[in-house]
Amino acid sequence: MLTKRIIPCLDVKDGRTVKGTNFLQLRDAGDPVELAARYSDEGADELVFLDISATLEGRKTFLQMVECVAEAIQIPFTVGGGISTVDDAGRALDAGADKVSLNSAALARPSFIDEASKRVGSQSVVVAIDVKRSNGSWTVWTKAGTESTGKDALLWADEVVQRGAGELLVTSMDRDGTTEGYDVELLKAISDRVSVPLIASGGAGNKEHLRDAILLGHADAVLAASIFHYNRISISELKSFLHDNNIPVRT
Ligand code: 0VR
Repeated sequence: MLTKRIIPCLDVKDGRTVKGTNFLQLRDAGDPVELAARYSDEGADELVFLDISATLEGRKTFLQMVECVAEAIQIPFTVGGGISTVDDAGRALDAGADKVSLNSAALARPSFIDEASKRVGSQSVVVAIDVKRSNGSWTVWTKAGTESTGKDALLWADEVVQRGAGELLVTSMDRDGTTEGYDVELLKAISDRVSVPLIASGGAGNKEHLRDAILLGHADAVLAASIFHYNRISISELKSFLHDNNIPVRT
């Protein structure tokens, strides 16, 4: 079995890390480059940076940050938020990112996934899917979780993989920032039907939640923000817990 990855996630707005609940009520959580260096030193396997800046100035600041992060850390990292053309993807990779994460632009124009994966390779294309439960099924939301697309999350997962996504980042908006645990049923429903790795996101609150996302949700990687930014769990403590639960991790 491949080792399971631990991925701290930094949501970045105008050059600062922020964190909220259910995608709202954002508050400051520190300097992204400092946090990235700390997580890398503490044994994170990868990092994800999501640019949630709305302004052009914020976007420029973000790319400069990507360059600083690339110099500061030795682990792979993914960059997402506002990537809507193959050139945007290229700029993020040129600035030092290892992968790009596509979301709203892929929903608006699904063939963007085919173009991006042809241009930079599927191994560098993550598709992020923001999901909310509604009436017994899961619906995909877009534009930083502000608009429902009406699309079924399981069918959208199939489609993005067919179009060349190399990995899926599945976030439960219902669980984001609540620390009540991942939506394990959602993770399992998607991971059992796709051939690419799935990163679980939204809701991590304790070590058991991360274990369950892997063992019950069949996630290949577990992403979390609140527990790491607010020092609720250290990465080394988490890795020994997963190891003790017979989950292979890189130490
Ligand atoms: P925790 O539940 O705190 O571990 O958070 C994990 C994950 O949900 C968040 O870091 C983040 O990726 C949520 N995403 C977005 C967003 C938050 C605010 C606005 C937009 C987005 O579009 O992904």
